[in-house]
Amino acid sequence: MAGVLFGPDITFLGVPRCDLTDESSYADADIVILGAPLDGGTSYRSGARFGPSALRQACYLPQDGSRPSLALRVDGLKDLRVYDAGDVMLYSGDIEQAVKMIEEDVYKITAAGAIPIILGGDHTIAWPDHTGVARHYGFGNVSMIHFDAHADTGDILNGSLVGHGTPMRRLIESGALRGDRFLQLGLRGYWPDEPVLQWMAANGLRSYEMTEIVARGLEPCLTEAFDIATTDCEGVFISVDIDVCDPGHAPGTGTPEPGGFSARELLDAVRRICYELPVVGVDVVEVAPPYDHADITALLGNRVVLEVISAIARRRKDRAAGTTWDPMQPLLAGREADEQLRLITEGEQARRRGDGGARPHHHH
Ligand SMILES: [Mn+2]
Repeated sequence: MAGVLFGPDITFLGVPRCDLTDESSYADADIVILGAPLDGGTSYRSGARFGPSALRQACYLPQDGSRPSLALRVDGLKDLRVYDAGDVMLYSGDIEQAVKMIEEDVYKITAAGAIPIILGGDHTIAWPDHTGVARHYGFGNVSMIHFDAHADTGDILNGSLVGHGTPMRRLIESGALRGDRFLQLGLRGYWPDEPVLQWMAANGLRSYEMTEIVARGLEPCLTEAFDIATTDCEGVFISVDIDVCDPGHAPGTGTPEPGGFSARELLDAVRRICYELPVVGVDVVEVAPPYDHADITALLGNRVVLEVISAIARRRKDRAAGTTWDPMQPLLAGREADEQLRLITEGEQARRRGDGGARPHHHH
């Protein structure tokens, strides 16, 4: 039976549960959400094991499996078949076993034709997450766009090949991910050191430092990254380390680094990727609720997942209809303006007559 490792047995915002041991429960899925409550790979503050549970529920609206997007004018949770497979029942103290279990579950989801969205967990999981997807599409066929303050390309950290500072190195060494189809955005701070940077350069990585993004603007950097990510690759995997955002926007994380993206910049970038590119897998990692304040980080992570789902829904709708989403189209354009005006006018006339009259319904 599928379930969650900690806390109340809930699904992401109330979407239906599926069970990865029962193929029929997710055979028709467009998207399957999977929790990977692993924090045995952290080098500093642990606590990301509580990420999946926080990401599933951080929201002020009911857990009703429906979220109509004001910006994208779709209800991703309803327009797509979205299931939550619960958590990988892993042990954070046995990281080698944990990454194998995660990879198998991600592969199952991808092989069923669905897009996996993995809720971390620390960034160790990017290794099995991308590998599970690449096993289906072919090694080297899935590029990666990686949001992070840190490069995560270390070789051996604290004596271990497996950890949250090394997943991208493991992916590139195994051939699952091509170094020259790996785009990093948001790097800053004081790590890694020169030998690691030399390894990155030798393997053709393209890393956009925060300083470059500020100097050039985020949009041109994204456009350039999109071109690289879609050349000779079938799909794009997005790995979002929440610490790409400034600690003021995402305090609840294990290795915060000041000077990062705003929450809005991250959501805008994720929306653009999922609308414009063939996204085949996503993970949202390093949300560590023990260090959070007022659920700021959990709420942002929840919205990153929703933005992914909404933008994929809108992409599919537009591709089927031959239309294009226009962010400059006013929210209220094209609605039943005449009918609303009639109701308002009737109500005002009735109030003048003093009989209360019919009032328009207000939907929240
Ligand atoms: Mn990371």
